[in-house]
Amino acid sequence: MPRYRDLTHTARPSNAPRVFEPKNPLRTTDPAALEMLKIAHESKIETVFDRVVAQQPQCQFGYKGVCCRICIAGPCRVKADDGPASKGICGANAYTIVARNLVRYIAGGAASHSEHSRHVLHTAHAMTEGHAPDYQIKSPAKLRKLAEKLGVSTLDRGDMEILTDVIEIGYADFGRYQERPLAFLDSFLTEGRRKKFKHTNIMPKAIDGTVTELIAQTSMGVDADPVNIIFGGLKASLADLAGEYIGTTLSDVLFGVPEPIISESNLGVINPKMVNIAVHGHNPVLSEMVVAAARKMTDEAKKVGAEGVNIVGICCTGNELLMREGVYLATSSASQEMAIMTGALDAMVVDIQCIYPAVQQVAECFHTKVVTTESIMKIPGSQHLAFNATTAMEDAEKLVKIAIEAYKNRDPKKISIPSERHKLVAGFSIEALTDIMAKVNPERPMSVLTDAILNGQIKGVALMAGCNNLKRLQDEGHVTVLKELVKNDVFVIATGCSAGAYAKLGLMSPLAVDAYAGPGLKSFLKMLEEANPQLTTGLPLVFHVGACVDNSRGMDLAIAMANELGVDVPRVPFVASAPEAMHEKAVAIGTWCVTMGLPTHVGSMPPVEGSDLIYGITTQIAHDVFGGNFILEMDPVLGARKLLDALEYRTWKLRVHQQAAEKYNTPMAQGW
Ligand code: SF4
Ligand code: WCC
Ligand code: FE
Repeated sequence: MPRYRDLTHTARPSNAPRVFEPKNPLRTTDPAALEMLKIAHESKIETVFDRVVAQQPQCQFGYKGVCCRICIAGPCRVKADDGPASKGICGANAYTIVARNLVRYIAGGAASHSEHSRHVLHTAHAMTEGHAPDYQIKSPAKLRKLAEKLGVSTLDRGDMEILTDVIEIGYADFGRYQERPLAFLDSFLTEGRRKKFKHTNIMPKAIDGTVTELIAQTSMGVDADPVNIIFGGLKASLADLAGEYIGTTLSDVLFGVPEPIISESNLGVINPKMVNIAVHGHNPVLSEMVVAAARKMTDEAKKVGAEGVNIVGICCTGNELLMREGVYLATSSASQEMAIMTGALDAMVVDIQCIYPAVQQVAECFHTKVVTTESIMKIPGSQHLAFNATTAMEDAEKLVKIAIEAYKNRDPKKISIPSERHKLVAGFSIEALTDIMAKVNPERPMSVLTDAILNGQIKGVALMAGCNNLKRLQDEGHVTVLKELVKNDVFVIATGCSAGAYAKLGLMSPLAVDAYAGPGLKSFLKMLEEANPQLTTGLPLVFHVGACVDNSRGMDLAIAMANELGVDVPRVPFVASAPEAMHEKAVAIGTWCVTMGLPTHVGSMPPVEGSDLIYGITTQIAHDVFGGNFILEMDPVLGARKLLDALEYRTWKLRVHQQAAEKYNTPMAQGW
């Protein structure tokens, strides 16, 4: 069986359009967003959907990655194949420029994820020092498990004492200078990955240092070697994974490990009779407090004539709260402006990342108050309320009060809430998934999943992740890839805006299983449900494992499967897909997926086509070195097909080697 069913061996994408209907401003398949968009057009309110059209056609130098703005002798563009115009002013080649641009995205992504986890770490630290009285350790079990992985003693020690040591390791992971591997990362890698990263010299020792080093490496007149630059990028992607892992694990310790939970999603969850507050961004440190404050403030809401306070989530703050508290998910990042346009959103409280500056302009057409809460995130015109761990509950109450005050200014004529809302089941931490499978096999829960793959009941596991990129219609890529995968019996987990798409559109419910799952997947899910009568939620078509930082949960699952199968990650029938990737964080995540050994589909072309060398490294050579590779394919059906091929190849190989090991009674071969 060929590794790629790509007879051209170029790994080039199909001819699917790069920008779907560039003049069409109705760039969404979400019925609720579409309804709002029509109102926006009638009222002449500009949104992201109009701005995408206004940007067309986009600059092809930038699109292909051959525009360099790293120094102010530039911008330099690679304009010819030969001669002086084929290089930048300093003589940088296309491959150097493309590589530098690409890895700087990874640096941006790693900086963002780790900024988030640093904040969680600071909050946990303030708590252990007695300066954050509103926080507590909600999951001592997770803390102890994490401590043991990190080599922190748990014997006869209190939770706070253990957490203090864990935090110290976390801080060291940000700023270590000694030649020691990043502890959080090292603690959960397979032996195979550990060796691989050592041999290729990409095991980071600290997050901050790795990001800084990469910026220095790609500064004017430093590294010109594209391969060396890419390796710097891979190292930073591993720092990103470490940052995500710190964020996920410590959030679980502070706010609880998610368990299956029922909720609802899409703009219909905005309640006209209540004070509505959207919490938007990424960080649960603030939003968890806002939820707690809102639950206490029903009486104050009643004083202004509302029935209570309704918190709805947007983007990954929404995912965090949905996973742990069952808070409604109003919408995902790309349609954030639409929530304001319902006319019934009294406040939008934002923290960091994926928040459009445009929300303030839309809010000005309504009564909605936009409140920023972090020192590095302000928007001209909106209110800023500095959120502080020491005064967390007090700050959260102030935020709820701002919304209650704003409620008085609602204009009933401007209220128009779409009816679209769907029931869903979320909350699938790897712990929760393991518990579910343990009901089938208590000794080896992961074997339930791996056996189902080896015996052909399911085809493998796919992690669906990433943003919306409005070069195509919102959610169309996510939905098409998902439907193809589940139809072909792939077990699917999802994070971020991909999970948001499925939640909003009713695909994250047990009902969707009957409608879309293939017979193998259906029987697998039914078998799990029957073994878990205590689980009243039922099991969904696609399993929500959390926010974008929780892609680390996806990797946790891949590693658990690798350990169960007795192989390294690149042998596991596990793939990833970001059909509509947009953010720098998505580039960082996709890169560590590849580095960890996963075939990784991306449905929006990253700027790598300006250099055949870089294109080849990301799509082919990466596979030879790390066992994972990018699959760049804009046609979602074909993208899914390529993922299915990758899964099939891995399962076939696994079976061959398992059978040989059984036949000759030897340990399974590892060198394939
Ligand atoms: Fe141009 Fe070189 Fe400066 Fe880039 S670093 S802008 S290629 S002179
Ligand atoms: Ni993660 Fe992408 Fe959504 Fe933002 S929230 S838009 S990075 S997937
Ligand atoms: Fe996110």
